Amino acid sequence: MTILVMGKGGVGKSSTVNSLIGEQVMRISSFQSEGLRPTMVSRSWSGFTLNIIDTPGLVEGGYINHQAIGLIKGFLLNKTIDVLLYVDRLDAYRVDGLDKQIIGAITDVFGKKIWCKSLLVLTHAQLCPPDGLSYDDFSSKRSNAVLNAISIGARIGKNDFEHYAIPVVLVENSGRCNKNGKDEKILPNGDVWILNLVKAITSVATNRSQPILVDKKLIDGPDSNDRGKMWIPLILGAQWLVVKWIQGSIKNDIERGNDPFGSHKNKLTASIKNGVSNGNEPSSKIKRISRK
Ligand SMILES: Nc1nc2c(ncn2[C@@H]2O[C@H](COP(=O)(O)OP(=O)(O)OP(=O)(O)O)[C@@H](O)[C@H]2O)c(=O)[nH]1
Ligand SMILES: [Mg+2]
Repeated sequence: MTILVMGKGGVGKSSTVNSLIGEQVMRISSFQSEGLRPTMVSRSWSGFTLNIIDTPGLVEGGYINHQAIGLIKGFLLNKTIDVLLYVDRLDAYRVDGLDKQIIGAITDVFGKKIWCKSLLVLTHAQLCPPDGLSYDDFSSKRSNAVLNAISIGARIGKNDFEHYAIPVVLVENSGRCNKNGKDEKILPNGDVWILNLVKAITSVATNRSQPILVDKKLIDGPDSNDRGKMWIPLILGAQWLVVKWIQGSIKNDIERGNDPFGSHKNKLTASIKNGVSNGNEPSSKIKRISRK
C-alpha cells in the first residue's frame, strides 16, 4: 500500500509520517525546509509493504511551488497511490485563496478522482478553542472550512462533493501530547488519534474507488491533447475559407481586367516618383544632416 502525503509547508507532514511509522524517519524542521524532493519510506510486515511518500511543502512564501510539483510528478511516475493524506493545521482560523490554489494544483496533477482516495489530516490538535467554543464544535468548524476549500479548489460541486466523503482525522504529533493510562496519545476529547488515523487510512484504501495509477498519460495531461485535437477540423475549415476568399477576389480582379499585383506596383512607383519630386529622397536628407 502506498500513501502520499501532501500539503502546505510546515503544517506537520513529515511529523505525521514519523508518527505513523513510529520512528524519526523524516527530518522535521521548525523553519522552511530546503529539500524539494519527495522522500519515500517503506516498511514490510509478513508480506505486506507500506510505502509512505513525504513531499515538500507545495506553498512556500505565499506562492505555489511549481518546481516541487514537477519533482513530485517525476518521482511518482509508474507508482500507484492508494491513499492521499492532505495535511493542514487544526489551529488555523482561516482558509484563503492559496489553500484553494494548492488543492487545484493537486487536482490538476491527479484528476478529481484523487479526492475519492483522500483523507484530511489536521495537525496541532491539542488546543484550547477560542471564543468559548467546545473542542468538538471548533474542530468541526475548522474541518468543514477546509473541506469546503477542497470542494472549491478541486472544482467539485457541493452536491457531488458529498459522494467523496473525505474522512477527517485530528492529529497531535508533539511529544507533549497528553496520554491515557495505556500510554496512548490522546486528544483533548479523549480520542486515541493514531488508532483513528490507521482506521481512516484502511477505510479509504479499501473503499470502492480505484487507486490512482500515475502513468505518463496522467502526468502529461491526456485532456490537453484531446482538447488540441478538437480544434483541428475548425482550423482546417477556417484555412480553407480564407484560401477560397483570396482565390475568389484574384479571379474577380482578373475578370475585371485588373492585375491585382500590377496595381500595387503602380501605386508604389507613383509614390516613389512623388517623393523624389518633393525633394524627400534619402540622399538629400543625408546631405542636409552632414552639412550641419
Ligand atoms: N505542537 C505540534 N507541533 C507540530 C505538529 N506537527 C508538526 N509540528 C511541528 O511543526 C514544525 C513543522 O513540522 P514538519 O513535520 O517538519 O512540517 P512539514 O509539513 O513536513 O514541513 P515541510 O517539509 O517544511 O513542508 C516542527 O517544528 C514540528 O515539530 C503537531 O501536531 N503539534
Ligand atoms: Mg517535511
